[in-house]
Amino acid sequence: MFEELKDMLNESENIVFFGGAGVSTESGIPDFRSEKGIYNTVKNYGYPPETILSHTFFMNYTNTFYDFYRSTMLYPDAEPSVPHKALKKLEDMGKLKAIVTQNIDGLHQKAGSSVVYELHGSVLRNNCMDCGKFFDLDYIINSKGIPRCDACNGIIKPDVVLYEEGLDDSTVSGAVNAIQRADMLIVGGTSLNVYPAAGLLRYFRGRHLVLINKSETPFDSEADLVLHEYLGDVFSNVVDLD
Ligand code: CNA
Repeated sequence: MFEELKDMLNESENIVFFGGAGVSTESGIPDFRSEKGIYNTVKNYGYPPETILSHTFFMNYTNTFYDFYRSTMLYPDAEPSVPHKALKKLEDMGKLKAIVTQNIDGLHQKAGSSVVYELHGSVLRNNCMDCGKFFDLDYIINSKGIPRCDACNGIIKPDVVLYEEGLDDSTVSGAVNAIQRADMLIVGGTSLNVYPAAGLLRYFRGRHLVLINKSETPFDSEADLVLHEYLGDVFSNVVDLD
């Protein structure tokens, strides 16, 4: 089953990986839409997670937002797992040129990958909404209630793209350029339900489009190879991590 993927990897010289929350489930971070994902397991907030993670909700109910955010979105002890390590290895081999991720956990950079387009931002970066001062993840975790700037007392907002907010232009154009230049696009661990991120796949003009996802996606019929498998299983079979 993995031979076809191995052949494609061997033939390709400009691989881009486009990923989502499923890339980090094996690091212990739940995704959104799986059975064990946050959308199915978090029920006691009175609002659907999409509502809580929206710009309007952040502005109007900042305290509840942070309560939800701290308890469901932050995993400071998570470590890169096989998918992150395999992608770093492919970069070291000169094959993988960029990672485009919807994840906000910073695990690709922690694994050592150097070209990472974070479409939805990162929980590791936080800024005061008034003076712009930067705060790290620990500051958010160690604060109580609404985190406030220690310089001007403004409210701190994570550098995470909430529902209703637009994506960063330079991140999108970097991601689009990388996808347009790629000869192979590996899409993995994403339900491809979130737009505009999922729409970036349309820019791919290369030879091999591979989809690795436990469950079906709306793009399955367009891929050259579809593997409904765990990313860790796939990557440990096709990339030598030793
Ligand atoms: P999603 O909609 O939850 O989809 C995840 C997909 O991954 C599902 O289709 C699963 O079947 C699949 N999946 C889960 N584990 C594996 C695995 N080990 N191997 C293969 N497939 C697997 O998440 P998307 O990323 O598509 O949705 C985009 C949202 C999720 C983005 O805005 C993210 O910011 C957000 N998110 C990010 C994180 C994170 O940063 N780790 C965690 C949870 C949610």
